Amino acid sequence: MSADKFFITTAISYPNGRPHIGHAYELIATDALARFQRLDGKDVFFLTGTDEHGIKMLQTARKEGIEPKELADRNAAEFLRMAEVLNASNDDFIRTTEARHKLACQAIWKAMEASGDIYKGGYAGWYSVRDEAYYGEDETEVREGVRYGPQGTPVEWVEEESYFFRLSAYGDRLLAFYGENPDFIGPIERRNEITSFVRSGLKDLSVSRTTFDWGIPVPGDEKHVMYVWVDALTNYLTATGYPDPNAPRAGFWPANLHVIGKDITRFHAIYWPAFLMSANLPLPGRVFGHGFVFNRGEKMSKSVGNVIDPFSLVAHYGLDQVRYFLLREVPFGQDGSYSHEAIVNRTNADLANDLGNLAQRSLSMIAKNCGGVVPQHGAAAPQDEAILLAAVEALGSARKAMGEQATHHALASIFAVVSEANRYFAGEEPWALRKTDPARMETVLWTTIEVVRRVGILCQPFMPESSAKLLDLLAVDTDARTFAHVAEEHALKPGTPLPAPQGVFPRYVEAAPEASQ
Ligand code: ME8
Repeated sequence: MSADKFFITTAISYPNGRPHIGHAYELIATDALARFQRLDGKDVFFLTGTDEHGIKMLQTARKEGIEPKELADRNAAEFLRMAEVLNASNDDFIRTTEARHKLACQAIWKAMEASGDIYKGGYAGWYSVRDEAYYGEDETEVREGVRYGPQGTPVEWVEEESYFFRLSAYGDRLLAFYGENPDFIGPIERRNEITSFVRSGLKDLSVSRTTFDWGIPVPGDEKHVMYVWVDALTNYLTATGYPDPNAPRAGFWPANLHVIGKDITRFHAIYWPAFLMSANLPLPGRVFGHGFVFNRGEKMSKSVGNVIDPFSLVAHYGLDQVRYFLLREVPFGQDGSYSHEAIVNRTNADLANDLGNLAQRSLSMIAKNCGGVVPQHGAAAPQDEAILLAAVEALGSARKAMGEQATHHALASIFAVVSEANRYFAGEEPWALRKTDPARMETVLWTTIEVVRRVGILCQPFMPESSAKLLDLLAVDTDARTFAHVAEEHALKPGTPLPAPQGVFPRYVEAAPEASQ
C-alpha cells in the first residue's frame, strides 16, 4: 500500500526585496510541519517559491532602473539561498515566471471562463498599488487629504477595461463549504473574520489589468494580463503539473495545507476556493493564517548588524537555536516578537541545560563507566517505565498539536519529557549507584539514553541537524529514525558501541562588550 499523500505549501514571497524574518518564520514553521508528516510516514510534497509578477515588482524594478525579470532573478536567488540556509526540506521551488506556470494559469482561466464566470467589463474603483487590490468606497477613509484602504495603504481612483470573475455568485457556496468543513480555515479567529466577511456579501472581482504588461497574458486577449492574485494562487496547482492529469505529481492535488500569514487569508480562503469551484477542481484541506513576528527593538550586538536579516540571525545564534526559538516561543497563529534575551534564554535553558546536559551527562558516564557501549538494563523500576512511557506518549501529543499547526504545543510536550527525564536522572543519582549498585546504575543510564533517543527522534522536524547529531551519538541507524521507531521494540541494544560523547547544544555566551574608543 502506498503512503498517504500530504501536500503542504508556504505562500510564495514577493522577490521585490530580500527575504526578511517573516519569510524565514513561515518557511521554518512549514518545514517543521512537512518534516513531521514525512517522519510520520506520509508521502510529502512540500512547496515554496516566489511570486514574481504584478505592479509592485514592476515599480521596484523601475526605481532601480532594471527590468523586472532581472529584479526577480536577483532576489529569487536570495530566497533560494534562504531555503538552504534554513535547512528547508522543500521538494520544489516555484517561480511564477516559469513556463510551466503560464500554462497552468491560462488553463485555470479557460476553465473558469468555460463555467461562465469570467466576463468583460469596465472597472473604476479605489485601488491600492501596495496591496494590489481594489476597495469599495466604504472600505476606505480619508486622513489629512489622503485616502487609505483597509490595510492602511494609500488608494487612488483607477478606471480601466477589465475582466471580472463572478465572485458574487459564490458567497452561498463558500458559506456552505465552511459549514461542512469547519477546519478549512485556522486558527478560529481567522475563520470567524472570513465567514463574517463572506456573509456581508461578495462583489465580483476584477481579474485583469491593461495598464501594464508584467504578468501572464489573458488567453485570447493579450492586451490584458491576469490580476496578480489569480496568477499567484495558481502556483499551488502548477507545481502538481496542472493541467496535465498524468503529471508525476498530479496526485498531490488537492493540497492538504496552505500555510500563509494572516494578512493574506482573504485571498486563500475566499478567492482561491471560489476559483477552484469555478474550474471544477477539488478544494484544499486547510488554510492556516499564522501571525506576524516583530523585532521589539532590543539592542543587539554591534557586530551582528541588522538582525532582522534571517541570514545574520542564523549566523549569530545558530540555525537550530533560531528554529527552536521561533517554533517554541511564538504560539503559531498569534503574533510574536523576538528579542536577544528571549533567544538566549531558550538556547541556554531548554537546549543547552535541559536537553544538551541530559545527553552529555549520561553519555559521559557511559563512556567512563560502561566501556563506551550501550549499558545493560535489568528489570525496569516503575519510575523507569514511567519516563520511557512519557517519551512514547509525547509522540501522540505532538501529533495532535502538529495536526492543528500548534508547533509550540508540540515542542512543549516533547520538552516536558526532557524536564521529567532530568528530574529522573537527578533523583536516581547514577553517580552514587556506581559503587553501591552498578547494575542499577547501568539500568538508569540505559533508561536515560533511551529517553534521549526517543526525544531525539521527535525533535527532528524542529531541529533537524542537532537531532541528527544527537542520534549519531547514540549510534542510531539513519534508517531507524522515523516516528515508527520511537516504539519500545526499537530501543537501544545493550553492547552497541557508542562514539565519544560531544556537546550538541552549545551555550550562548555573551561577547565581551566592545572597547569604547
Ligand atoms: O503576500 N511575520 O508575499 P509577501 C510573519 N506574494 N509573516 C510575514 C511577515 C512577518 N513580519 N511579513 C510577511 C505575499 N509575512 C504574496 C503571497 S501566495 C499565493 C502570494 C508572510 O512576500 C506573509 O503573510 O508579502 C506571507 O504569508 C508571506 O510572508 C509572503 O509575504
